[in-house]
Amino acid sequence: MNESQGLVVVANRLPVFRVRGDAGEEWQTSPGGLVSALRPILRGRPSRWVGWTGRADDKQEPFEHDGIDNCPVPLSHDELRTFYDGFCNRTLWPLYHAALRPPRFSRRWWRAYRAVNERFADAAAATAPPNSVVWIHDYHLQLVPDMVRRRRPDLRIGFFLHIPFPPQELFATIPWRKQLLQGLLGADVVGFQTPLGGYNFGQLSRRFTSARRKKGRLDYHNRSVIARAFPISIDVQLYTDLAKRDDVKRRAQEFRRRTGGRRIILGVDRLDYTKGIDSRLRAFALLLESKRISPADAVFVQVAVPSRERVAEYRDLKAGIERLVGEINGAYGEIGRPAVHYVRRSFPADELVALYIAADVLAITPLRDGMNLVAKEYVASRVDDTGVLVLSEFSGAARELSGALLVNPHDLEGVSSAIHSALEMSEQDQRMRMRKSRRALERNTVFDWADDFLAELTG
Ligand code: ADQ
Repeated sequence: MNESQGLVVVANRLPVFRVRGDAGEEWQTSPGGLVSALRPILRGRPSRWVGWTGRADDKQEPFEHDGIDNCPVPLSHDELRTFYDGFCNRTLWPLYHAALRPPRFSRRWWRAYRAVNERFADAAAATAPPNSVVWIHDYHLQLVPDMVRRRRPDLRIGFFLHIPFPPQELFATIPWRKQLLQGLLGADVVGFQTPLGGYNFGQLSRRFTSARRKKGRLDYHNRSVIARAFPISIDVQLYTDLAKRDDVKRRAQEFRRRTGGRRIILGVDRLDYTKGIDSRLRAFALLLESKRISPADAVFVQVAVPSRERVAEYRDLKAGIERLVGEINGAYGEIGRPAVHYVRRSFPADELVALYIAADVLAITPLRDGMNLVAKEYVASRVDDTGVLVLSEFSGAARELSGALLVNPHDLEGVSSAIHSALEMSEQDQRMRMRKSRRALERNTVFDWADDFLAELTG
């Protein structure tokens, strides 16, 4: 991509959020890899970010922040219920995650999804410089590629799906399957976290649209569409630098002291039913019950950020996990020495890294996960090559982090045994495994991911 070519990023959220400062409300850059990966690319050229501000019925005008031009797209209170909570998070999210909860099909939600996608497409088409590149993100905006193409055939259009693309039988149940596929086929490049996502998309496109396979690409309306994997990653250097900071190391020591010098098994997630938080807690309880480990020797620390609290399934999940933590502590805790420490809030990056350094084992057990960046952050933070990652085979990260102990999160005995093996593992084996994962991670940082995608789109 050359420096003069414009780039427009289109995502559900803008890369900023409002905070209350001394002079009233101000914008702050959102944490997270996507923003840090794209900022250097956006800065050097005419560029924009199209997205929602995070507040319903917001009348915010376009504004510049930290070198990025933001173009807000408004969402009403009603659209938050129907488009966001409804079609995005009660239809697409569960269905794309192997129907872990029954997806609900509502024509009203679908109409809202289409209307909101039109609005994003209008905003992108109105702001994109001639012949520029438009990069659309995630399941909220799958109709936008085709809608933008109809408005602006001069643009190069890319789409990246951050969550898994579902198995064919499941996708085929969606009443609007054809429209979703046609929406995505409006892109020149459709990116997925794993090759299986790209394969499923290709098969479904051939079954439900006029797309045909040609020389490893999809031929659709006399255009060529590339559908393949671009596994997302993290800013590896950022985590290794944090892990080497003295204050972060001191904080890690403090976490160890506060947990009584016991071995620490850590979980860090958004509070979501896809993440398998309950499976790993049950697996830990099984270890205590079978006396393979003693609560005097090991402690489970679970940090969970609240998420989508307006949706009933998420409120039920939160209540279920809190009950489970209570049960385990009731059975195995002592006064002043709980078996599980449960913290329900967001941690700043340096605190998270201190936890990663303090943890002997990180247990990441999603039932389905596009990638899972927490697993990668742990590996990047283990600069001395010790520590063990127990990782679900149903996460995208399992394909790359080859030194992890892979588990089937539905198999409680298997997860228990893996956590036990992780706690027992010799330092030599830990180092061998962690080095393997670190090498894989260093080969694919979030900057490589963005370069790879944009090179495919513009090359
Ligand atoms: P998420 O489902 O949100 O993302 P994940 O990849 O794990 O999941 O990213 C979570 C991010 O939030 C990480 O950077 C992590 O550090 C942070 N985080 C989690 N718990 C936190 C806490 N308590 N405090 C502070 N920060 C916390 C979706 C897909 C994933 C895919 C990403 C990126 O579901 O599969 O990896 O997009 O494509």
